[in-house]
Amino acid sequence: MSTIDYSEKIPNNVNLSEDRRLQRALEKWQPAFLGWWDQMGPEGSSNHEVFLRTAIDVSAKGWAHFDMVKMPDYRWGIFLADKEEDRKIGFGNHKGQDVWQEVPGEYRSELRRLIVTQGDTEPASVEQQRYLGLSCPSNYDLRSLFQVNVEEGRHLWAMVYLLHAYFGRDGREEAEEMLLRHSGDVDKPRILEAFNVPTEDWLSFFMFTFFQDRDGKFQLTSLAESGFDPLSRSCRFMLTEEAHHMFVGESGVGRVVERSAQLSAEHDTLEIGRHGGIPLAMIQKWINFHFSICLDLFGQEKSTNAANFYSMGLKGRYNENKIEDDHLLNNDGFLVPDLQNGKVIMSEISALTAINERLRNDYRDDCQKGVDRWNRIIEKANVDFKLTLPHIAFNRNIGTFQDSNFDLEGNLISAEEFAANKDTWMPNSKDREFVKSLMQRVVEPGKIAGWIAPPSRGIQGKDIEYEYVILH
Ligand code: BYC
Ligand code: FE
Ligand code: FE
Repeated sequence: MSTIDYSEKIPNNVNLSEDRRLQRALEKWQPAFLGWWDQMGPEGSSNHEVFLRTAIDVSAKGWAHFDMVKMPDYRWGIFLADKEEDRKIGFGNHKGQDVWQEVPGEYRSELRRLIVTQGDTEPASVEQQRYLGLSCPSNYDLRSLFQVNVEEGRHLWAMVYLLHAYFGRDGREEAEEMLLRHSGDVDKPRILEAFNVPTEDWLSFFMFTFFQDRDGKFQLTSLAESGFDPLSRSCRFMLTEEAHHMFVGESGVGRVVERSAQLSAEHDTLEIGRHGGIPLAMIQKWINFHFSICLDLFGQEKSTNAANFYSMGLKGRYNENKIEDDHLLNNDGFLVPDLQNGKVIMSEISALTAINERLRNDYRDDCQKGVDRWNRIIEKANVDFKLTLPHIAFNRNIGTFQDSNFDLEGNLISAEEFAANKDTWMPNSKDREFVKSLMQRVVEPGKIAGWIAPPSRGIQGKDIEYEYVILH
């Protein structure tokens, strides 16, 4: 079951050829996808040959195969992790029952909504990153961008397969809509706010893959717990690819931090802009922005949607099966932040309605670990500067804090005060212009832009100097 059939038009490990109707429907969607990739995908890249990894097997061992590929020829396909024999629903009202191989009729619209929301983010990210290839800091980094892009394209395929295979006509309609909404489009934007924000420079790209792809990690892990087995198996395989996206983000920001710290030490000043580096204080602004918009991706602190998804057995908690409780949560409480008399305090609500907040907490802890590692790079360079995550109330657009204003420490402030400080807390247009001005394209193998340190090693045993992308 786990071997992937590459002789077919749509590579897959779901025996697609045995379901002619489904196969025909997906083969009809395929040219629409390729048209979208051509129009909205990586700009000016269709003739480049890229050292890409492609899945050949979904098992943990050696699923990847590396080859020079032109991106439009990449074999996007449908890969599910292997079926777990005798898998049971692990939480909610159906806990202990066999997982569903078909959509449970009474939960159809909730399930479709989760799959559509998940699917929508994948092409959105490709659209957001569309022009970055034109300003890459190295040949190595250009490859990383393209690798991430083709895999996000495949993640769209993963959700589109579920829509086509399990939701009939309205599933097919939703699959078409995935290619019609566009990031930042005034009339037809992407569903979640952070996926409508432009990603115009490489510092933003690395922040995106650190912070925003990490939302992907946490959401996919929760969906991998789903009682709807095809969704669980899709997400389990997607997670193996996601790990690489977060590596690109963490090591990317890490290398910028390393270079900035190095320049700061060398010139004995934090103001390294005129030496061609990005000041650490500016990196902090990018963190403030990206972390806060990504916190919104977890939804409201108190959410009946999330409670329903959980009780229905559609979406679990992060690492649900490692948590020691009854997995029903009908009598449990959970602390969520609340605003009382001008102060952020913690108050207890039902654990069921606090599912989103719990996931946001898990996410924040994971982000903090990365920030700690970046700080060790700064310490090693003997520079006196510390990066931090802003308070969870800062710059929020969803939930309890959306209608109030807070500083980076979480103190309630007036709208005027926020407006007056916004440009010192988050990237302003001058900062963005400056960062963009540093981003002159470097593609010659082995060369690297001056604002970032080289990677510590190459890809798949190749040297850093290897020509990962051959430009034509
Ligand atoms: N923007 O009850 P609530 C990835 C809406 S990233 C706009 O708290 P819920 C990737 C909400 O729809 C992972 N609207 O909502 C990363 C609701 O609307 P209605 C993506 C928002 O449903 C990088 C209302 O507010 N996957 O894979 O519990 C590159 C009430 O909110 C937002 C998923 O998100 C927002 N941020 O939670 C590539 C998993 N937040 O009902 C890929 C699937 C909330 O009042 N999605 N609203 O009309 C979900 O699990 C849930 O939809 C959410 C929202 C957690 C996102
Ligand atoms: Fe993805
Ligand atoms: Fe990703």
